[in-house]
Amino acid sequence: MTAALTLYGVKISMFTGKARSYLIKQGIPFTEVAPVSEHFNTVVLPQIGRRIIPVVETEGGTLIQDTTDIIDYCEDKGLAKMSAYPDDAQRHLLSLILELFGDEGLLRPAMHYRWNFPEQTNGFITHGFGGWQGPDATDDAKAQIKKTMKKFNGFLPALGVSPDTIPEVERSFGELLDILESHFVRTPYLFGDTPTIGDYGMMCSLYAHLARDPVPSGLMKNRAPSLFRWTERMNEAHSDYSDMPYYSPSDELPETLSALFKYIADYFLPELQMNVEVINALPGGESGTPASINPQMAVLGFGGFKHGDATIQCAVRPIRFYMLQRVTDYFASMKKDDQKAALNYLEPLGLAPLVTLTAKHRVTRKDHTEVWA
Ligand SMILES: N[C@@H](CCC(=O)N[C@@H](CS)C(=O)NCC(=O)O)C(=O)O
Repeated sequence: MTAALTLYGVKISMFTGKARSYLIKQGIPFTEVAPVSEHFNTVVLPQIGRRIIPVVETEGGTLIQDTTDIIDYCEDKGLAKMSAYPDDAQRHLLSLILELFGDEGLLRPAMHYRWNFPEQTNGFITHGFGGWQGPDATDDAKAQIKKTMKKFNGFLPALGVSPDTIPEVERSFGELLDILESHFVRTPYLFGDTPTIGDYGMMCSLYAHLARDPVPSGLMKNRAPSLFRWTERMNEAHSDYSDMPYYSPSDELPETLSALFKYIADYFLPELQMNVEVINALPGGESGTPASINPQMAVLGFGGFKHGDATIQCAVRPIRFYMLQRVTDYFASMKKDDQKAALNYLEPLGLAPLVTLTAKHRVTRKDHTEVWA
């Protein structure tokens, strides 16, 4: 039987981990194919317009890039066994915040631990970037591996990972491990017994990079073993929490989530606020044209913000606004009472400003890329 969907991606890719986990959990048949085939290079790549994964191809040849669009496509087509979007408005909003944080808020530790420990990681990373093609790979393939590794390694300065910021990046990542351990030792998924869009988002950095790369994987397994188990659980079709016999599903919001939202308020909100200041200072652009001042890097500008004891200078990426708008649009669509309940929960954690953090210009997606709305 041929699978209905083809997922172009690789194990080492941050965002493939989000889409793969969703397809597995939903029981949606798919075949994962490495993005090196003749079909990928001659049919998929020219339509997507840039070398980016994951991409999903339907049997009819429709191509979808961006994990959120992939998930929403499956949800719209009724393919989901259990929707990634909770029915309850408050949980729905909170899960969108966790998707935003998982997609965009952990790039710094993910990229630091991947690229700044070459002696411990080079073999694994090179294998993941295409070394799996073996010694008989073509010279072109070998050159492509080098080129791709160089490109991703080169993102570190734009992300604000530098000798000045690394101590804070490592310290705050350790803090996150403790928060997530405290949660996952009690609760199998972020909101209880079923994964949500928040879990899928958090699989981005926390799986391919931070649970698999040699250095952070060791840290996570030792300091946050229940978090590591969640990354395994998220790749199983069944619920996979028989090792938590003490857990019983509940309608209550897990108490341990509040520390996670406070963490997001402390470390991610200041960066998002800086991002909005940077986009607000731009004139915007004609609707449908690329939302970028540097199409090579898909960047809208640069800015700085406080992260613990460090000041981080980094690039502002257009995709960030697409993801942030999902949160603020959903909040704006909520009933007044639900909005009030959400604010009552987020206010003491310092995260209430996030749900109304709207920029002067909107970003949308067209032809697989971010454009001005
Ligand atoms: N927001 C996108 C991000 C995808 C992404 O950044 N993919 C990485 C690999 S994990 C990539 O191919 N990046 C290439 C690039 O940004 O040039 C999604 O959700 O699919």
